[in-house]
Amino acid sequence: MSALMLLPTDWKNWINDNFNKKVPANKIAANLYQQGWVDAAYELMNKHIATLEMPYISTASNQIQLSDKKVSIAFTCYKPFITIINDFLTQEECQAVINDADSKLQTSRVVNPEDGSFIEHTARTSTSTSYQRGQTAIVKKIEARIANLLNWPVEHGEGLQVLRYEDGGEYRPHFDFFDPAKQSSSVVTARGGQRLGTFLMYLSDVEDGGSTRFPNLGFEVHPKIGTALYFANTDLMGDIDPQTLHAGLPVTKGVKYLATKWLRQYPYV
Ligand SMILES: O=C(O)CCC(=O)C(=O)O
Repeated sequence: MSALMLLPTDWKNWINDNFNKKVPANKIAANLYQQGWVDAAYELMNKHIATLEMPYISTASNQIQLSDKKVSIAFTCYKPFITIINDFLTQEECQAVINDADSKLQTSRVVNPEDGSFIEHTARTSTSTSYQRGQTAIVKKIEARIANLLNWPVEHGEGLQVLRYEDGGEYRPHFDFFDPAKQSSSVVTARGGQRLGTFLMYLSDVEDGGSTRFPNLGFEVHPKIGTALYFANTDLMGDIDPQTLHAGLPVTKGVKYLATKWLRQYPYV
């Protein structure tokens, strides 16, 4: 039985009133969630994906038929919204990304909270390279698949970043959102608004270490070639969510390759 159908009549009327007032579905869902109607909140998100103000992966079914591939959901957390997608990329696609990126890698950088510039930092000890959107055929194909899965336009995404972590390489606990309280926020959000979500794709298996850990939530995702991990950096109201603190744990055996896509609120130009 549908959780929305089981709601008391006054709640059903309240939902209809809000849709008539053109309130985005994620904000209606946030109110339902806060009032304890959790299942109804996510049923509403799944049903009204086209009116969400945030990227979102439908959890209505265990499998999702994308335009070029069928994928399956391995895990979902609703608060914050986190999903793990099996076999998002094929092994050949992972290898094609690595082959192109490998010769371009340079020391990774982070956003300087003082002024929004990019700086090298001991907290991030990987090498990486960034692509323009659609820069290569494989990048374009992956970006289209991400847009399809997340129901979010390609134009609202930063360019793909490919990372390589060697022995001891890590990314210490950090947030991906831009904190409005920080000085740099206005600089970094001027281009594309908030980083609403993070989409990570593991391009290699890693023998030991290299998990993506969420210290505030008490779990970690172990790297597996082709698997993708998505998390929303904001809650359903669009407010930054400190629960999304995450880290790339040190690699202790093997090499970890990862591709990162950050999803923005507005077109990223
Ligand atoms: O390496 C990882 O698993 C995490 C990467 C990460 O946190 C990021 O790119 O923001």
